[in-house]
Amino acid sequence: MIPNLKEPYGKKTYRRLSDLVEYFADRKAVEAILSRDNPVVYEVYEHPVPPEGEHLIFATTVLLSGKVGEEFYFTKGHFHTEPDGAEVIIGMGGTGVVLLQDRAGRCGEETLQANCVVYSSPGYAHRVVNTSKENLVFLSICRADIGHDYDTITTKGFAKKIVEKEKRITTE
Ligand code: S6P
Ligand code: ZN
Repeated sequence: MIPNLKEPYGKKTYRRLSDLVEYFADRKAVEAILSRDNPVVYEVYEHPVPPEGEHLIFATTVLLSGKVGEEFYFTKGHFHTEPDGAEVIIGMGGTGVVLLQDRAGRCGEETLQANCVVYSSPGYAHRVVNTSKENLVFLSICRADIGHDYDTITTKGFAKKIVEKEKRITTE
């Protein structure tokens, strides 16, 4: 049984659609939604620990259900740097996909759901996509001195997109 680590937490971060404008492929769909609303796409609950290698970051992410155009809601995604350590991602609720991409741009995908673990190896960026109609909740654990590289994903993106076409979940 995996404990629900949403409480207690020391830090809560909201990521809204306006924080993700450059990440979704369909910019017109982004602008159309933002003209009416600025929905929360995901929330991260983190228990702060000293940023030292002996400690572990453990954070629970609640990724809401939704789409921008055909594309399902996802987390920004990032590489780890200095140290480029691994991460364990444990599904707690909902169903989705983890995209795992190396620095050469090779991208794989693994299913994430409750009681299921995905391992993001050193050298791999990870993005979580919610393909379900409920919240996708997962716990991430990695060493506390890990660095985060968001810029590479902002500029190059992931090689795969998870979309819904004719009511089917498809990878493009
Ligand atoms: C941190 C870990 C997660 C993410 C969270 C949000 O190494 O991978 O806690 O921070 O899932 O995703 P992102 O890509 O916006 O940081
Ligand atoms: Zn990470």
